[in-house]
Amino acid sequence: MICREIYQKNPWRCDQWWRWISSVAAPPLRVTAVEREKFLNSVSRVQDPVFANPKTKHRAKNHDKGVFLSIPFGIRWCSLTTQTMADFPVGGVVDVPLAQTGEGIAECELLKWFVQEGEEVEEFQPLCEVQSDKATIEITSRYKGKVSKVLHVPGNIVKVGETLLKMVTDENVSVFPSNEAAQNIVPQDCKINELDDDSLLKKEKIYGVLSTPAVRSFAKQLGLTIEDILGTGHDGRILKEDILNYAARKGILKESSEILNEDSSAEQYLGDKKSPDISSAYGWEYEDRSLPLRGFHRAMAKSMTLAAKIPHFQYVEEVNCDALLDLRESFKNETSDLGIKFTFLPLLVKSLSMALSRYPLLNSCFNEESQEVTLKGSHNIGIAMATSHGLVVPNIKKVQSLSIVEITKELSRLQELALSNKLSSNDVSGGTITISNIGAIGGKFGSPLVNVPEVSIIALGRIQKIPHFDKDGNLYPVSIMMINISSDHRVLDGATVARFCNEWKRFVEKPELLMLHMR
Ligand code: CAO
Repeated sequence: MICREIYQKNPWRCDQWWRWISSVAAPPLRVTAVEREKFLNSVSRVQDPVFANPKTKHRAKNHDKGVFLSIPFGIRWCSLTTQTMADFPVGGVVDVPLAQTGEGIAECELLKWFVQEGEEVEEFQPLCEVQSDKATIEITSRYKGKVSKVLHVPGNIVKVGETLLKMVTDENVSVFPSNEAAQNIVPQDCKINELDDDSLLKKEKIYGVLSTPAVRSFAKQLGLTIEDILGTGHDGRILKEDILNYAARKGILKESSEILNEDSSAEQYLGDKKSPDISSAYGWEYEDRSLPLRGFHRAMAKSMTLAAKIPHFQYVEEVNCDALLDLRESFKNETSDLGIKFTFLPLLVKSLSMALSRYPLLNSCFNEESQEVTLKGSHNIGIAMATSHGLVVPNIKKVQSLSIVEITKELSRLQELALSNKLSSNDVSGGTITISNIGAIGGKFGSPLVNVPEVSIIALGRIQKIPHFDKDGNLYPVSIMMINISSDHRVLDGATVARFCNEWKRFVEKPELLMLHMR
């Protein structure tokens, strides 16, 4: 951004200060010493109060050394612009890397492109959507120009700092004459799509072909010569998507873009052209398939691996839900005008919060390094949600100060966002305890693992009407829900969990008690 303003000789305007900050907050990619010097000199040449401020220059220098500001959380939907410092327009072509998308995020999955090769792009126009462990993020362009090369396909895992796409920037953008970058120079008027395929392919052939055995075998299955295919992966590596693209161009498979947006099962690759002859010829129906873990699945693999190292204590109890069912019915009848759907969950969430007020240890986090437990001030109750993108656990913040109607609304907001894969980092971070209502799908009870660094998670089984005996031996029907409280046994002992459970059960079985304690 700064480069643009300086080299276009546009006056630097203070109202664009925020944009500069966002550049400085880009990831710590290295730039060459020459580029750094040029940049800093150019900054000092600008006669502007922003740059005259020594703090400003200090920040620019710091960024250059790899010190960067983390992008703040707490935003509902993030849209990040790609960085400038590491990718000054050189010779008209810029590499547009994946910027730092959040604290501790090292890689993201590319979900979809909003642009394609050859397309004109405006500054701040959305380029693509990526997904980190925590949220879905829209990446926007810092440049006006033309997309010359898209380097990834949906489904690829892109490391922070890795190039997403190449752009030929607007003619007006002056560039740094850089020796290192000379090889990247592309004439402004050349036709983007004709640019590279052939020349790159020749280069590829000189240096041999990079690809995994699985990709080679995939090409072989389709009867393709791998050397004929241009690789778009790192260092020209041939990816499965390159084979799909090539096969689609040759008319062997259906459109690759269609395939890539679908579930990547091998049977689907043949699309409409799939015929019993072909599939049986390759024996695909009976072969093992490898499906890469993506998005929330990937995050689940990571977090469950961590959780499995924790010694768990499981406590199972049954809860009489008759009163809960009655209450839900009357809420449903009385609140039809609010336009919200009442399920059991908001009542269970509120009563859980009431019980947590008496047993704060269940609403805590454990720091293994410092051997310290932090009792969390807020009851940010996470709700495990099953979505087509995988398991995700957004949390309802500050349940202790929310009414049941507010909890219901927030639950429905989170559920809607989860189903459309639009949860923000804020929605999924900061949880203090989790509820997993597996009973909404089925099952008597589950045995969940804690959502680290939380120390408790509660699985709710399906509410079922079953026969019980009264004290005189008479049978009567009762709606029972099994609950399983799993807790970190390093922090919680069985007795504390059992007492907490008794308290919660009391609130669920006699919801009128909530009124005594609710604020
Ligand atoms: N027992 C019986 N019925 C239940 C129930 C339970 N434990 N939980 C929900 N229901 C009922 C609801 O009351 C609703 O009934 P109606 O349609 O008659 O009103 C119906 O089932 C559907 O409920 P819902 O799913 O729309 O709403 P919810 O608020 O109860 O649950 C959510 C929301 C997001 C928790 C749930 O949909 C879900 O995803 N559960 C799965 C959680 C999961 O995967 N856990 C495992 C994590 S570990 O891998």
